[in-house]
Amino acid sequence: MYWDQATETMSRDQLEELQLKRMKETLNRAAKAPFYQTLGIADYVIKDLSDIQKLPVTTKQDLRDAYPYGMVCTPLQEIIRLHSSSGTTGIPTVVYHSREDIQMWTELVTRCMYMIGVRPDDVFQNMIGYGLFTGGLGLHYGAERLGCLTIPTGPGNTKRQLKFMKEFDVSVIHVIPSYALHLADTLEAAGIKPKKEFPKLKSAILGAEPHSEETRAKIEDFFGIDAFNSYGLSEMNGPGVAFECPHKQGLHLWEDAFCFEIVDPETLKPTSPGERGELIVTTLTRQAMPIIRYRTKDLTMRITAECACGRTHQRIERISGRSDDMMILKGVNIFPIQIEQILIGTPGVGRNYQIILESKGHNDHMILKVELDPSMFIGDISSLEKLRAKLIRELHDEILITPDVDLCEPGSIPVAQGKAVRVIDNREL
Ligand code: DLL
Repeated sequence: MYWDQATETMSRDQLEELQLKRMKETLNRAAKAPFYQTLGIADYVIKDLSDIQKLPVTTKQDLRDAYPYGMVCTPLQEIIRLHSSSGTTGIPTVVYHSREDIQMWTELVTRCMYMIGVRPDDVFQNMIGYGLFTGGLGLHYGAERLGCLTIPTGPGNTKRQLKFMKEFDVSVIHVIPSYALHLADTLEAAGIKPKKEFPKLKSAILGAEPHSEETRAKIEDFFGIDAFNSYGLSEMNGPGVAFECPHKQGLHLWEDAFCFEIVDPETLKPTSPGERGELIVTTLTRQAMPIIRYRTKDLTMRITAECACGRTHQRIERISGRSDDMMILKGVNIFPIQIEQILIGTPGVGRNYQIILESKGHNDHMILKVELDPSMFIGDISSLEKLRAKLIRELHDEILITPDVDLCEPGSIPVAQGKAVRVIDNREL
């Protein structure tokens, strides 16, 4: 049941002692990086874990400003890999790893996969991007470490994905949730029943983008499998930061490797348990490029209750969005996931949608493109009007805005190769 029982079930006291020790080591190491030298990190004294709040935060902009080597604290010959954001729209953020860093990352990912029941006799198809993106290689190393037959398809080429899943009797897939929904659409359009086509398929690992409980349920129901939420970010290696256990009641965040805080994004003061805030993470074991108090911009809350699985590492709730994904329309704060919850839970609605924001005079306006199930286009057109009215009513109750709802056929909205593009903001500034 546990990959590393001693670590996963360590008492809270032991875990916090380990965190404190590793935090001190991290500060000592970080003090060698030019960026942290400028911040005078060597002068901060950590006596207990709560002293972390006295340390300065690190932002994505800091990583960009320190490009290319300003965050590195080991000699280059000790570094064996870098991962990077795409950098198509500016300076990329780069994260460097030593051999031990890659080993630790692999260990964490293996721990996650073992936790949800992946074993050496599983066939694992990795449908997430390889290369500079961390999703592909991150899980790949974990799966190989476990001893799974690993198929590195990467994303896209849906026909080949489905062919491989069938012909190699794939039992576990790693997939971005919006792409899992696209696979479901493709199968449905071809009249293929997943349980018959993929009898061995038992689980999906879903990550890299926010998705609602309703989306998970839709994927689980369609494929007849268990789907587990996997959270991570490239600054903290990538996947393997927090992961659901079989109880699926929040994600265990691996506290032997990361120290996490949840704070009010405005004041940076800790929120109380059960209150949503921004997740801040500090690396505790990273050698080549430690990061102190990284502002993830991801919104979640801490779950303090013990988990029935026996793991002592605290859980966070599924990420509800990023603070910078928040749309403000007519003064109302709206997250895409609020809209997704309503759409995905409504019978007749398909699996893809897009939110388009425009200016109408001086007002903000939302157009919601919603793909429908093919069955909705057969027969009486009045059912479409009823569905549109229902969606507008429910959306208004949730987001206090009345969007235009554009009902479209499956396949009308482009499917991204990587993370889905949910919001297109065409508003004038
Ligand atoms: O998306 C790493 C990853 C790959 C995680 C594969 C899980 C699976 P980045 O490209 O740096 O790294 O993007 C990180 O994606 O800050 C969140 O906003 C979002 N994100 C990642 N996983 C989840 C999730 C990878 N399970 C950013 N739920 C993060 C919600 C997620 N958001």
